[in-house]
Amino acid sequence: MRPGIDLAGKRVLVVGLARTGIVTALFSAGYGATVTATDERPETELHETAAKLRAAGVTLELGGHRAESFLKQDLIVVSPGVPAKLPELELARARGIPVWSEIELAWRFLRGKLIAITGSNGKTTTTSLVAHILQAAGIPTLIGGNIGTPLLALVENSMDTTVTVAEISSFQLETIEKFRPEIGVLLNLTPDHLDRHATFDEYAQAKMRMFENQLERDIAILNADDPEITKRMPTKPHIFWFSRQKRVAAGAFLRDEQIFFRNEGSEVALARRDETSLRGEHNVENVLAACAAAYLAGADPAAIASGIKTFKGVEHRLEFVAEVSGVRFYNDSKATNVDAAVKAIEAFPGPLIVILGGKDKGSPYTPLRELLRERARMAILIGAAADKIAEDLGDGVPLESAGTLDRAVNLAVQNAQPGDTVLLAPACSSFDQFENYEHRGRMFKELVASLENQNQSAAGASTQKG
Ligand code: UMA
Repeated sequence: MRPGIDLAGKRVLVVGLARTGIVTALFSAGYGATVTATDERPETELHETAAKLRAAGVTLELGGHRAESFLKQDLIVVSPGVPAKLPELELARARGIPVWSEIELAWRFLRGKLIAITGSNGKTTTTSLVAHILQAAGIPTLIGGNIGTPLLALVENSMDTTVTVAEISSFQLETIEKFRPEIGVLLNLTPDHLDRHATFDEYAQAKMRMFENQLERDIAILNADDPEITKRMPTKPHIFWFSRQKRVAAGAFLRDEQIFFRNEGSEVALARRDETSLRGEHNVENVLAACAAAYLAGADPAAIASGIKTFKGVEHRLEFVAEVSGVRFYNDSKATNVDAAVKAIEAFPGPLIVILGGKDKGSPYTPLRELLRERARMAILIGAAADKIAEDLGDGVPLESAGTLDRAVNLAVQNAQPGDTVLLAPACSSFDQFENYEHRGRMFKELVASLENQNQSAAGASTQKG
């Protein structure tokens, strides 16, 4: 049984009013709480949201946070983008006021089982694939979390038979209390978000919090090939592994291009590696993890095989956009850190033109240097991190500074030759020039689509002339 919480009559403060905060404020008001919601953005930027929340009886404090309000609450719920160390939150904690992330609140209300998936990279693909397989297996499935839909928005549709598949970020895990997934998956641990977490270890510890409340009957699915994970192994839950390098004692692994699941000495074949349309070695790990999670959540082998075959990938992750004049364009806008960009580049033999840059997240770009030297014709830099990237890449690969994405796409077209791949894999977050990585990815696709149109009209004009 989950601990639950009776919100009726409680004073709840919601901090941050974007996707998470709006749902949280409306949910809490709906359950009878007296809700105050605060955002550092002013009313002029929050028109529609403000009207909707006021209509639901929520009191608003916009254009900044008021410390005194934080101290008057029974509960504070923070959005993932709000730093957990915000001074007003520290003050509230010091007074013993609980500060929860939205996933803590949602978990107390969600019915059924929870599969929570975290890691530095591959979370969205794996979360989507697990949900896709469970649906193929006829299991009532909901999907949400960091992938875009706050978990609280799923509560209403959850039943005792539902499996909720949730992508979970380190930001969300920083402020949990009793959050306890029945199945927790940790895909990999590489440096990310070092602009918010002080050190890699602090970031890794936030990720490991996913397992801290698990009991012996719960399951942790871990990457056996990642030394940062094996050295931090949780002690309580039942552990299953996944590995693309070796057979594991319990869990999913590859043998002769076939994915097997092994438990208590017996093995079952689940799918063939070449049946997935996902590119890149890193995606083999995502598929293995997804197979293990889906199998342990009750999907039968046939449904797993068919789910793997029919899964077409996720928008903004190594997404094929178009081929224009023999040049293929791929959108990996979700490559918001250096490791993700490395994996994206590794998925293509070359020759590549790679568009990099955005808002720096505090990790060095040097891991890209050799790989770009080997595979890239050039790298084109955009955004605020351009100078730091240029410094870290040195003279390993020809560099051009474009500033903006539209200029980068134009430069790519001028320099590409038939057979080349143009890859948007920024290695940075998008917030210097875009609303989010989805916005950046959509803009890239629009720019490529307009190239396609120009090409077609040029072809049409020359046919007419002919
Ligand atoms: N704000 C304050 N005070 C502050 C800081 C921010 O009031 O000190 C306000 C901002 O003005 C803004 C709001 O808080 O109005 C932003 O909150 P948010 O960034 O949490 O935005 P949401 O739309 O609620 O999105 C969040 C996740 N965002 C982040 O983690 C940064 C989304 O993940 C997630 O999809 C969504 O909740 C639903 O669960 C995005 C993300 O970039 C995709 N995640 C990171 C990643 O994947 O690398 C972790």
